[in-house]
Order: sequence, then C-alpha cells, then structure tokens
Amino acid sequence: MSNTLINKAADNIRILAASMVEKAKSGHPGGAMGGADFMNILYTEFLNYDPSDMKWINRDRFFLDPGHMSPMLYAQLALAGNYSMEDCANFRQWGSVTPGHPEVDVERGVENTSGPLGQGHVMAVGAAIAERFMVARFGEWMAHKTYTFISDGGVQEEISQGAGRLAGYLGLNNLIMFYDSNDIQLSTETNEVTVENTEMKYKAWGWNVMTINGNNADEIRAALKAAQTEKERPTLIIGKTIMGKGAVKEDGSSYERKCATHGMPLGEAGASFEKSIENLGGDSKNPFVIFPEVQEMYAKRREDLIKAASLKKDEQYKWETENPELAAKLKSFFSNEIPAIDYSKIEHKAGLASRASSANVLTVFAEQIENMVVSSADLSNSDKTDGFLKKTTAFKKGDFSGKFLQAGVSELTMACVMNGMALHGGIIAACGTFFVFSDYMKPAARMAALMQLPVKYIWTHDAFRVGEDGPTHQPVEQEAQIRLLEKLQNHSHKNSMLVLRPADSAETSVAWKLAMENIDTPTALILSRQGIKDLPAKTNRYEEALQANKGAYIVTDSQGTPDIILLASGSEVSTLVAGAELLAKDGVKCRIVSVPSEGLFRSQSAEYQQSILPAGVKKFGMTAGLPVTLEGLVGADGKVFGMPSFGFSAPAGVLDVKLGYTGENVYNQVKELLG
Ligand SMILES: Cc1ncc(C[n+]2csc(CCOP(=O)(O)OP(=O)(O)O)c2C)c(N)n1
Repeated sequence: MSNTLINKAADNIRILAASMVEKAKSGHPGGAMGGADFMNILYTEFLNYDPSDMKWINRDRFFLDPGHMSPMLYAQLALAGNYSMEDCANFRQWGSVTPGHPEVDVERGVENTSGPLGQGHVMAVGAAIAERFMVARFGEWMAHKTYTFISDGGVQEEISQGAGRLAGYLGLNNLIMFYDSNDIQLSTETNEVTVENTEMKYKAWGWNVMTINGNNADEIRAALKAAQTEKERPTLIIGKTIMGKGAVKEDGSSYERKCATHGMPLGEAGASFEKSIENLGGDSKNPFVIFPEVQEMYAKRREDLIKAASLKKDEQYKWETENPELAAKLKSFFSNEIPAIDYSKIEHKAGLASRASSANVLTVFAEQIENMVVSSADLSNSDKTDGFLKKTTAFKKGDFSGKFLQAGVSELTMACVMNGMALHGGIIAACGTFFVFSDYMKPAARMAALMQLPVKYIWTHDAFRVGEDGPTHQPVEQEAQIRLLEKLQNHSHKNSMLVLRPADSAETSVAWKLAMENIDTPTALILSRQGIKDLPAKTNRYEEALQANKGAYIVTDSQGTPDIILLASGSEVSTLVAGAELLAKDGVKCRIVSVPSEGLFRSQSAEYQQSILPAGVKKFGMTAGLPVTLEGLVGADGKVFGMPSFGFSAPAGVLDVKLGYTGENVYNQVKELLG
C-alpha cells in the first residue's frame, strides 16, 4: 500500500483530533497526533473485526489505555465509519457519543472505558487470557489477537508491573502492546521522573520487545508483522513518537514535542491551530472532513474486513455443525445465562465462617460452571477461593485448561484483569483477597461499576476479628466506603454495585445466588474469617435466608409490636441474637433484622422497608465497621454500636470482649437506649 496515502490518512486523524479539542475548548491533542500513525496502520492492515457485526465474538480486541487520547480513537473510528463528523464536532458535549474519555461502546468499536492511566492495558491482559481460555476449550479457530495502546503514564503507573509480570509469565503471545513513547507527559518530560530502561524491564518479564520509529509506517507495519508470528511471548512495540506531530506556530515553525500540547487545544498551548491544520493538509475553516482518497481506502478496508470475517464465520458454522455440543456450550458461555445451581442443596456444617461456606459454594461452582474463572491475589487458601481451585487448575503458559488465575500479590492488577475478562465476554469472573485490601482494588472496582461489569469480589477477613494480625489487617471503614457504590447509580439508573455481607452459611449461599443472578453490575461479598453461629430457623434456614434478596429481612420477631429492632449485617447478627436472648429474660420484645445489603433494601418498595424497619420503633444497630455503616438505617432516635477507631492486635475472642461485641454489651446498650 502506498505510504503517501497511509500518511495522508494519519494526517487526517491528526486534523480531526486537533479539531475536536479546539472546538470543545478542552482535551488532549498532542498525544493523539503522535499516536495516529500506529492506529492508522493497525486499523487499515491488521485489526480483524466485522464492521457489519461489531460484537462478533472472534474479533480482535483493541484496548486504549490513555483515555485522554480519546480524540485519536474517535478520529480513527470515524475513518472506519463508526462515528460521523458531527459526532466528532460534538466531542465532550452533553449527550454526545464522544465523551471526554472513552466509555465502553462496543457497537462503535470502543472496547473499554479508559481514563485512569494504567488500567486499559491491564484489561487487555484480561481479554488475552479470556481468549486463551476459549481457545483451550473450543479450538484454535477461535484465536484472535488483543492489541493495546499504552503511553508514558500507563507505563509509569504501578499497575503495569503486575500486568507485565503476568502477561510474561503466562506467555500471552496473543497480546500486542504499542507503547506511544513520546517522552512527554502532563507537567514534565519523562526524563524528569525516570531513567528506566523500559525495553529491558519488559524483556526481564519475558516479553518480546522491539523499538521503532512510531511515526514511520514501514516500521510500524514490520513490527506488527513480526508480532503476529511470535509464538511464546507477549509483544511490546516501543514506538518513539512525536508529541503534537504536525503542530506549528503562527510563523510556520515547529511546535512539536511540547508538554503544552498534551492537555489543551493547540491554539491555547502556543501553536497556531489554523497553521497546524493547513500544515497537515486540512482546511482550518472546515476541518471536520475525511479526505476522499482516505474515505475510499477505508471503504475498501471495510469491505475486505467484512469478507474476511464472513470466511471466518463460515469456518465457525462448519465447526458448529460438526460439534453441536461444543457449539451449544460456546453459545451459552457468551449468552450471560445464569447458571442453574440448586443452592438449597449446598451443604454447610454448623457454625462455619462465611468464607468457609463461600468455599462450599465455590466448590459446587467449580464442578458445575464451566466458564467461571476465579482468581486470588496470593491468598487462595485464606480467602477460601481454594474451594474452587481444588476442583480445577491454575493457568500457566501454554495451559489454559483450568479455571483459576493465581494473580500473585497484585490486587489492583487482578481486579483490572477480571474487568478485561468480563469485557471480552464468555467468562464469569470472580476474584478474592482480604477485605482490607479492597482499598488496593478500588480504582478497578469503580471502573467495573462504571462499565456495568458483573465481576464478583470475594472479600474475606471482614472485621477486627482477624485478631492478632492487628490494625493493618482489620477493615473498619472499608464497608462504609464500598457501600457508597451501592448509593451511586450507574448510567442505567441502577445501584452501581451490589454489596452483600451475609450473616451465616445459609445467607452466604443466598448471597452467592444473588451475585450470580446479578449480571448487570459488580457484586461484592464481604465474608468472615471466624466461625459464626447459624441464625435460628423457624423451619428451614435456607428458605428463610432467601429473603436476603430484599436486602434486609426479619430473622426473628417478637409477639406484637417490638420494643426494639436490632439490626446488623454479617457476624454481628448472631451477636444480636445472643443479646436478644438476654433481653428476652427481662421481657424486652426484640425483632432481629439482618441487612446484608442496605442498597438492595433501599431499592424495595416503601411498604416493604416500612414493614421491616417501621418508623416509631427504636432501632439498635451493631457493626464491626464504622458506625456510619448503619446510621442511615437506625434513624435519629436509634443508636449504632460500631468501631470508632482502628483495631488492635490481640486474639479475636479477646477483642470481642474488649471492644464490646458480645451479647452482654448488646443487652447493656439496648437497656440504656430504652431508658
Ligand atoms: C491514574 C491517573 N493519574 C493521573 C492522570 C492524569 N493524567 C492524564 S494524562 C497524564 C499524563 C500522561 O502522559 P502520557 O501518558 O505521556 O500522555 P501524553 O502526554 O503522551 O499524551 C496524567 C498525569 C490520569 N488520567 N490517571
């Protein structure tokens, strides 16, 4: 293909990107202008997808890491026919399909939401793992590549360490990452913050690394070709690129390689917008244009892609006819079907820790759900995801026949990888660690919530009862923090996360049931380390625990109107039961309410909420988290007994007594409240 035309198309991307930012009066033109050459070659010569069926499961994936380079992606996808010139002109405007940072929109070719640097390329690692998982089950005909684009910021983010290590360890030769190395970042040049030899770093992790001129079409093409043939390792193409390529000042002199063009319109940054557009061959009065010859080239590419995809699909149909059972399985993997598990049949011994009852459920999942992948950040025997692992094997280079990912000690990487698997599709993704380390995962959990990905978090060791490990390991404020995502709505007007802290084994089975049924948002399960006395059952504890699907329900009730309603989540519910026994001896009528999810409870009808927590009856809440965790539910005339401080290192039983998490203290607190 003629490089004159190719370079003209890249200039077209530069023109559109710079014009979007100029018109919006905000955004990031410089990086986009430098990265345009790679994007253009990737989309015209390498990326396989079906423009007439953007959700085709076997498409190559492209994950952008630096979301601030959205103008580059939109301009690229505009050439490919997925955005109109009007869409480009409406960049960053209310209601436009071209938001400031890309928001997942597969129909238009946006595979992931990006913005927090570092996360995008880790999602690509997750997608690449998902692809290997599928190929291991259905065959090489399903193979596709996962491309990702990273910038200096993404390489500097700590999370890239986890992704680099994992992709190297797993030998993800299907992963090809382009590093837009323009040596410029937001407030400094890279040499003011690092002397790193990035090439050596990735080589040390087992990557295939090439360094090229990232603005040279032939070099990009050659590097991508070489990457296609790599059999053992993920590939990193370090493309040395020119920030603000093509930008000039009023007098026509170069305004390339300037920090200023990173994050503001060219005109504001010190360049001349008009002269730059003209320098790139555009019309500054009418810049939102695709050159006819570029349009023609992309139209041809579109046709070729549709033809190639149709041949691949023929291959798929042939395979489906020859393998009807596997074909049905493949369809079910990608259909978001809720696995048919009989949760009532899952047996738990009496008095289990909820992490242990979770392990019982996970064992059944491992046996019955073929497309569930569970991961742990090196705590599988503590967070009890080993209940799953013991029925399968962990992924390793060349062997993706199992269903477990040993993520190593890298919680944020793990959470991002799970997002990538969920985005790829075909996989039910779950991951575990200690609840206190949810802090390390929060940025990815937030992105899962924003992208509405049904990732499941298994957060164990839910309170100070981790005991001797001390305050570093004792979550206090974490529950209040994560429940804020239950209050934050996603763009589908639903709670952006479901957070469940089950009170005993039966409720843990139910919590897992709810988690699996929730295919619209992420779900967090907050589980205990210590054994919990099972809650009293009227007839069948599991059947009664099913009421957890309303977020809160009555575990035991008084005859007639209660004097007090006791409410809690998790293991504190059983402490309330002990307290209520003492109160009953004094004739105090108690209702006990388990609230595994305040968010879910508040989504119920006002009548239901009123029937469980009626106004006019005093309420006492107990939580091992901050009091604020329950304050919204007990109301102004109620009281919450919670943890007002960091925890302490001591045996769990001692802490219960010292900190007041006993039936006796429930008795005392309630007596005081009732006056
Ligand atoms: C986690 C995170 N921290 C900070 C930022 C703010 N930020 C956006 S772009 C940027 C600089 C990135 O530089 P580089 O990746 O080299 O992009 P370029 O200058 O080439 O456009 C920063 C600090 C962010 N988006 N994400």
